[in-house]
Amino acid sequence: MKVALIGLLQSGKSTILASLTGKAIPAIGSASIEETIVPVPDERFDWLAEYSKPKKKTHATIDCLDLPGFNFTDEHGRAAARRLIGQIRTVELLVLVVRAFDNPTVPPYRNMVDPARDLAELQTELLLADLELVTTRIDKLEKQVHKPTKTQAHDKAELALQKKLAEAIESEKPISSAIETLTERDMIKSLGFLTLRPIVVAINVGEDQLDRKFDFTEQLGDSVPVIKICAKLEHELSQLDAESRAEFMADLGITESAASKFVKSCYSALGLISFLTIGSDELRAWPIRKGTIALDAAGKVHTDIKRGFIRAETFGYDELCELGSEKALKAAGKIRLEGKEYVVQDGDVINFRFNV
Ligand SMILES: Nc1nc2c(ncn2[C@@H]2O[C@H](COP(=O)(O)OP(=O)(O)O)[C@@H](O)[C@H]2O)c(=O)[nH]1
Ligand SMILES: [Mg+2]
Repeated sequence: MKVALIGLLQSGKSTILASLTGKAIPAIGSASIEETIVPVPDERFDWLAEYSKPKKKTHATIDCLDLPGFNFTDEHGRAAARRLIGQIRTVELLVLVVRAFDNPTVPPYRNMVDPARDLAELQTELLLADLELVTTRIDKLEKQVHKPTKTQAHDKAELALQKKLAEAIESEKPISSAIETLTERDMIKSLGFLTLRPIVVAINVGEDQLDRKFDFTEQLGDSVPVIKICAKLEHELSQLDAESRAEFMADLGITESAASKFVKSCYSALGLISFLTIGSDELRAWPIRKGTIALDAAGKVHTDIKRGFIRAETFGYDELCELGSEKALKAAGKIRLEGKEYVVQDGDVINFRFNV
């Protein structure tokens, strides 16, 4: 899963990412896109690792792109931001990082810390970048539709769709809001519209405002996950051992780590769940879309397993915790033999039976 962290200059993207991995915070001012692999924290995974003592443990991971901060206050900054935006058109999810922290050593964007304004500015810029793409496409199609080519009917349909998308953007709505059918989605899939992507908003709050409340529902609707993180504190916490970390978190009243909030919100925005496979060799967590059937889940593990699929031997992680062992599960008749069409549930532990 590929995710891009975008935000205005010095909103704390690199610090947030460093707090998720526990690595050092990179120097300010990098001009290129940096890629970081974030392991997905998962209590179930940790419990299963204790239980099955596998030789190898493979966490699910999120591939995060850290972008240089955008600066739309001058021509040079706008051009640089445009170039960067053009490079993230294939990511699956955008995390919009907005600054809410005060820090006298870090000058605020447009001379004032204002998370709602920054969020609006980011949203507008994403819309403008998509409008540019739509406009270019419309110009091209308008020339093309008059020619009696094989694709003429398709071109006409796409032209009508692109015009509808342009209208949506002009009324400041994301492209996702204007797509009504799968056919429409397919028609524009390869164009990489950013406002077609799900988003998560991460508000970077100051150390002294952990309890501050934000309400962006008017700006975002109610389906966008909004998380609050104090990047600086979280990075300090990530440097501690588990015990001291738990102590400090309790003292500060932080009930969930930044890594957990971040990953959960990404999973939720993308409609992902995970299933797990355990063996003596490897314990592994697999992210899949909600609604994935057993046959396709098998294909994630290996194409041979999909091809030779017989049954998915399945139990719930919760049931294993409750009964303590697979033997006990078996005795209680809790190990199910599911077929190809079984819809995999979050926390399913699956052993695929296959034959090739
Ligand atoms: N006080 C405070 N400073 C922060 C916080 N997050 C980031 N900073 C500071 O803001 C500056 C920019 O952070 P950075 O992560 O490099 O921002 P980026 O440009 O978005 O990657 C750095 O000097 C950080 O130390 C925070 O939560 N609190
Ligand atoms: Mg940075």
